[in-house]
Amino acid sequence: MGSHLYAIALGSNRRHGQHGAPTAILRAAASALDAFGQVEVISSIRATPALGPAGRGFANAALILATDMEPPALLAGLKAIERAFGRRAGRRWGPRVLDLDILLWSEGAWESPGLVIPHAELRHRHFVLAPLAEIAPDWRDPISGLTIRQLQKRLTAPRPVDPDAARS
Ligand code: A4P
Ligand code: MG
Repeated sequence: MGSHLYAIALGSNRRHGQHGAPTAILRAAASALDAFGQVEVISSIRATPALGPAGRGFANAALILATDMEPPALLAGLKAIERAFGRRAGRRWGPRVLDLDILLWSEGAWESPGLVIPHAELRHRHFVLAPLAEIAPDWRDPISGLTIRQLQKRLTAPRPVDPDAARS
């Protein structure tokens, strides 16, 4: 058991009747993921300002899961966990009890209907890269060829200014 490694992002910005605050929801989700194989490591859980019109701030984290599941089966499993936590489908950007995204897997790139790995927003989101950099800084994004540490640095570095453009 555990022939593949997956990096998974966890997010929540809404309380759950039974589990309570977003932090507790992410911990419970990580335990649920253990049923698919083995959660090898989980990052710290961070409070992050909402990107987009989602309103309330989020709790975000990342973890590494070892499992024999192929990507489509894992995605179906993640959606089942989201549903079990009461996520209502179809409200994009809305407050969500739980969002689980596949960021990377050990076999490189994957593309099938409804599923793209690496996750399309991986390179652009601090709330994804920061927790992932804690637990897998040397994992290389197969698309850009950069490590997670490099991607995160690139995202947080000030934009270089073109001196010629500035003069004119
Ligand atoms: N899908 C394709 N590839 C993947 C993948 N690698 N992993 C498809 C997971 N799903 C993948 O996702 C929509 C569809 O993408 C899935 O059905 C799957 O077939 P979703 O999670 O069901 O829908 P969504 O989350 O409402 O849309 P989306 O585009 O994922 O929303 P975002 O962009 O994730 O925005 N701010 C902070 N600070 N922290 C957050 O976590 N999250 C969002 C959600 C907004 N702002 C945030 C945060
Ligand atoms: Mg999602």
